[in-house]
Amino acid sequence: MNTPFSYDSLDPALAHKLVDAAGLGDILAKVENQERLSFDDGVRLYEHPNLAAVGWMAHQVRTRKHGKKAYFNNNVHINYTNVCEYSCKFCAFAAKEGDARAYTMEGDDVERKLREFDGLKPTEVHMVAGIHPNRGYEYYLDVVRGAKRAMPDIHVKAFTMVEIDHMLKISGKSEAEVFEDLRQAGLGSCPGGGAEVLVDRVHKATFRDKIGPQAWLDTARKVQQNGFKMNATLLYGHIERTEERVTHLVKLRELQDECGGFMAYIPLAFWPFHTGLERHGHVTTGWMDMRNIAVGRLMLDNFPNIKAYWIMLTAESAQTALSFGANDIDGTVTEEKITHDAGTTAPERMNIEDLQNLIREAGYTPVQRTTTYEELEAVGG
Ligand code: V47
Repeated sequence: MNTPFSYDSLDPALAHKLVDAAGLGDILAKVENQERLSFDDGVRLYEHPNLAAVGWMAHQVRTRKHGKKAYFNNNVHINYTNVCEYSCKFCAFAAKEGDARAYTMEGDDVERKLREFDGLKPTEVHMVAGIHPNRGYEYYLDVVRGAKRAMPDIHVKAFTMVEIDHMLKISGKSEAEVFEDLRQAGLGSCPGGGAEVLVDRVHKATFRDKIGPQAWLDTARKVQQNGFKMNATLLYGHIERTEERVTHLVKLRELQDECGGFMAYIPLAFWPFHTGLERHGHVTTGWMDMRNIAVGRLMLDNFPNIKAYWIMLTAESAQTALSFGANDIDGTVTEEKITHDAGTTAPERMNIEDLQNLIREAGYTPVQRTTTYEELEAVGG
């Protein structure tokens, strides 16, 4: 195989000149001294025309933290119901009860579904769904228990802050009791969805029924204070503005300083088809995808992992993102509905060999990980 082009082969003195010439020398000095970047730095990094300079700086941080390693995992997704009482404009997945495309899986259905994946030997099941208006608190515990009945050793990464907030409200129990119930049922950690863009303007315009920025952050704090790790996402490429993306990153960084429970930051590329933003949205560009990965890496100095989620970025962009600050490309996935309903061109599954090849071709060392980033010998298919 040819040695791929890599920033590593760029003479550092030349790279410094390039960054200086781009007028970003002050930010590079902070990056090299491991000083925190400011809000204004974030805005400049988002808006600077020289993406290569921004990407090179992000790559320095990625290399300092992870060397040549690029993580992936062997996982499956189960979107256990698409019935949702909310109507977020960016969502093509949600349905109302009675719609032809509405479906709801009970705990036993989750168990049956997961048993179908037995031969794949996944280490993680990722479960997120709509907020069903006619399912109570026990329903959420049942879907987790169903997964654990099928695969007792699997790590259940489930429920966005929207689902957790809903459970806390409807349970009639204390916060501590709810988290203890979830732990007993088998919950391992929480995914990073539902944050969208943590600013009021975007909340009001695109997901006003659902919890807003402050409630998402408060719920994330509760999750982490009750001993669960979680991820954080940003949904970009719709109506959000540069300053709003930077505000989002600063809020995540502050919460990480306070609680330290975020494992990965995952910028999610918006897919507009069949959504309420179809007329306004467009498919994100490679330029935008790389920018969001790189700025995330540079601003979130206290996040260990930056994930390029290939289902939303596409395999092509996720692979390239490994040289723009990302050190993780998520996993095999297998049956994903949220992005596919909104028109992603990515397949629904990649097998382990394909993930490894994608990483190797870009010049990195593929390392299989658990959900919580322990390294594994590659297993499964
Ligand atoms: O919260 C909804 C987003 C999220 C669209 O933590 C859309 O490891 C693009 O959070 N186009 C759910 N995105 C997915 C999610 C996730 C995915 C992979 C890994 C992890 C993790 C978390 O999907 C939602 C919302 O922000 N979303 N509609 C759309 N049309």
